[in-house]
Amino acid sequence: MKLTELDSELEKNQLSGFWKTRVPSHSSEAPYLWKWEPLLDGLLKASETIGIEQAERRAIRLVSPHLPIKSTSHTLQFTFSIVNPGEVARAHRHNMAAIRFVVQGKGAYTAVDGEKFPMEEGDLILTPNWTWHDHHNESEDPIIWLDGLDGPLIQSLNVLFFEDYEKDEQPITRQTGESLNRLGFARSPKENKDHLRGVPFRYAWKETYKALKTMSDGDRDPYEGALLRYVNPVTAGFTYPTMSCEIQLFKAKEKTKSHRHTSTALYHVFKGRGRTAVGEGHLEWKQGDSFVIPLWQWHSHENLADDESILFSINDRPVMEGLQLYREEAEN
Ligand code: GTQ
Ligand code: FE2
Repeated sequence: MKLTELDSELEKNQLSGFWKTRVPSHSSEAPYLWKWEPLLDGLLKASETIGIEQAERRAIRLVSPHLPIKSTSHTLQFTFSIVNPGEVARAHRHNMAAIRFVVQGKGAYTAVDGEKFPMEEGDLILTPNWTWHDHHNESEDPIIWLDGLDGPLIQSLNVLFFEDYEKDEQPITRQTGESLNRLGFARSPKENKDHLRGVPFRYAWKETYKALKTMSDGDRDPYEGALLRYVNPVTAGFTYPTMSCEIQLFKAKEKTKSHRHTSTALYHVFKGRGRTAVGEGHLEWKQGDSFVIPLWQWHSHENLADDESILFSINDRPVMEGLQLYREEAEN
């Protein structure tokens, strides 16, 4: 029998010889950078064109030209939301875990499972898997924040659940700041397994920035500069089982060494300007820009500003570590 005959016979029966298979490599995703100006322009135009009741979320997502799906990476997604004064983005919940990192504006809050979390520039607010959340802008100006989501990962697992709340707003049942009081250094020793999914929480920029500035040269990483992880306050582990949030500061003219790893990261430039070498090329970034570093690509960062530069990022390292798939290689 000829091999081609065997192949077509098998094909008729929904079977396929493994000798035909080539295992696809991980290298199809490529780096990409989204500039701030067209994104901001789109957000401002959307804020005039689309009503919040029409959109549910007035958000624009960053779409990589190197993916078969409309997403920023194959596991994680960045979208940017704009909420006008007086608007309410109605309550819902989903088993995608999400984060908000406030880019510009103030005087808004996100309600998460009965607690209001104030939103100011640089704050990080968590809405873990299956927590009710609605957004409110009580200020005089529009507010813009970055949404980070593990949606692409959840969708690739075919396990997405989504539920609308019965009203636009959920009831407020907790004091503002209660989550921090409950999960501070004096806390109940009782275990709550739900906390493993992550907890509703606000990491105030004021405190984060202080922590960054407190880092000494001995705390700096040759590949990352001064890097902080936003840990789950209960486990002290990753922010979520699916997503780690991080912030890093580079001193004026700082240049890192190169490394590569099997986690994928999305970056947002909170302050400054610089250059990140990825694979064969490089990405030039400045405040407001966002970019993706796909997995297993050599990369290093360089701060081109005369002052500090600050990058906020999310990555899927918890998934890779959890599945025993995390690897890392460093330039020697
Ligand atoms: O704010 O709840 O950009 O559920 C995408 C999905 C924002 C949100 C997004 C969401 C949200
Ligand atoms: Fe949501």
